[in-house]
Amino acid sequence: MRTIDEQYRLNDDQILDFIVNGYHLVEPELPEGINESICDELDKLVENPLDEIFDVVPRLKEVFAHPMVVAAFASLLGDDYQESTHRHWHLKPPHSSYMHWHQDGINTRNVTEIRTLLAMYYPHEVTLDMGPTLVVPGTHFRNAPTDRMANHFNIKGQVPLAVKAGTMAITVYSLWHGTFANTTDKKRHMVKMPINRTSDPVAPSWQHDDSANEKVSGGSKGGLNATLLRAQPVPVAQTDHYKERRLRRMTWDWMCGRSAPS
Ligand SMILES: O=C(O)CCC(=O)C(=O)O
Repeated sequence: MRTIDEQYRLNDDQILDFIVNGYHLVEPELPEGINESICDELDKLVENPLDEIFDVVPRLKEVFAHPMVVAAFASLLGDDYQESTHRHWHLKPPHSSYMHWHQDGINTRNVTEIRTLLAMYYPHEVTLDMGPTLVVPGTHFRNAPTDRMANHFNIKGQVPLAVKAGTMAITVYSLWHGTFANTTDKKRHMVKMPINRTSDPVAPSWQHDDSANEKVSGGSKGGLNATLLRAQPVPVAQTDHYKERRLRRMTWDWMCGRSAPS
């Protein structure tokens, strides 16, 4: 079992926020110069090494093994999470077009069991005009074959991941995502790796305070309960919202290691 630096585990608020929105950003305190060195290596690539990207650019391993990154993965997937294949360098060349909405993987999903995450590392600052990744918060609960997304363009509530150098964006694998166009003269780099859960949750793997459960189950108007009930990151109809609230609650219970809602 890997060692987790306890101080960096996520807390209840961050987990609830992740359940509602489907993504979380980590800004690890990386060694001086590492982002620049990785960028230099990526700039030099003439072909995509696909799964070999971590061997071709070995310092990527340091980023994905950073204690803040490891603790975030462990909080969301358990300490025995597994780094997966299908690693990929995503280059958006200068003056390249947008990427359409899609969900990764195939559309056989249990949306309340978060078993795979997409981890995306950006070695340089990404500005709005550089083709940032776009996500739609809450859409991990909306299973949608890609062909059905073909007529969606700008979605109200979409979030461009305009991030600072060194950011690790962690999303639920099924969160709807795409990109803006890169209208600049600069290359936009991103390196992604899927991360898998290997065992079902039996207890919270984050910094959990039992009072969070009371607030979630007690009908209180307090903070954590309010997050699950009221948050509406993308405007939706009331009928959709009540379904989403239920799905959020089922996800929380599953992540806490309870098979039936408390
Ligand atoms: O290049 C990006 O920002 C998005 C890549 C993407 O859609 C994916 O990894 O599935």
